Amino acid sequence: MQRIITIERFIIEREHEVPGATGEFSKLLTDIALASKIVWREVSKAGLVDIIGSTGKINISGDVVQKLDEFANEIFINVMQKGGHLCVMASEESGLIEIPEELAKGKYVLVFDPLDGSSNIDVNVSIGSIFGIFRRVTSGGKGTEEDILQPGRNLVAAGYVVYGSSTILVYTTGNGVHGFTLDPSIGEFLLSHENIKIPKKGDIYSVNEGYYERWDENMKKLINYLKAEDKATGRPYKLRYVGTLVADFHRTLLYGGIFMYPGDSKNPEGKLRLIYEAAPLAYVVEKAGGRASNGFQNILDIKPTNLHQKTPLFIGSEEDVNLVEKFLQGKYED
Ligand code: P6P
Repeated sequence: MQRIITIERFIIEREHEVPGATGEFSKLLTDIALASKIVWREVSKAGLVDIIGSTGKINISGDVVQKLDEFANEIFINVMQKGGHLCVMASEESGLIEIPEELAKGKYVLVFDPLDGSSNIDVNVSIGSIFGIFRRVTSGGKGTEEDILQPGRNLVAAGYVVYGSSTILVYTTGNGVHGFTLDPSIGEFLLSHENIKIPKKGDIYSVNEGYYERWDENMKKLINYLKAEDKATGRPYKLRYVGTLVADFHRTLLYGGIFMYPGDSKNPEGKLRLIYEAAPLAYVVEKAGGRASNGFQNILDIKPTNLHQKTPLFIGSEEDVNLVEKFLQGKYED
């Protein structure tokens, strides 16, 4: 029987592994677990109370803001700003979030997408939260946009929560990727997936083929290659697409393969956000032995120039991401 250990206990036991980490870092991670539990509580009863449906407001991404989106955003802000560990935050819903004057500031920076996949809320399909933690680069007082616009390579921790058939929190502080499944009967995240490693190659591809006609020729060649019959190279790949990044990524992390959200003729930079979505998941996948690219550059090496910038995202098994890059760069030879 696997050892029963809560995420809080696990974080404390592993605290020494993060260079220069103090109890402050552990408390920050514990606060994220708390915020996730509160969001889970609302998500798990969303069908029962009047928080289904949208607020009618439009967020920076042009998505209609669902009530749960706003709730999740407010919960993360409320829980995280009081801990005294942060100098600044930024979320997909709010952009840059200052820590109130009267509250203590810390040396960390939190970036997060409070509720990814909100278009799936009303139809009971898995949704999720994504987070990343940096050390501040400015000194003293309030953090600034400079603290947010850091390349993913600078992350000191990242992770996500999938609110689905079960709710799982996956995170890494650079030493292995670990998953914790929520036991609702005791309200605890219990270790369920220790030291996750993504297969070096998979047989699943995940992309919205509805946009096929908008893709460039190299992208079309890649998809046609993955669908072709060739036993020797494990093709055709299976197609799986939930439409919630966190759910599609979690399956990719555990089973291997590739998730893709390419740029196209209508949206050259794709739809996904670099800071709140791509970079934290790129940090997780790399610590699990996988890769993440925009087709030409490692996601973690991209220095953001604005908070809400988008990026094409190809993320998953190392060999699959390498193959994608060959196709997209016109270097693949039969
Ligand atoms: P499309 C959900 O709205 C989201 O932001 C991601 O979670 C998901 O991967 C993507 O959009 C789906 O976008 O264009 O395929 O509907």
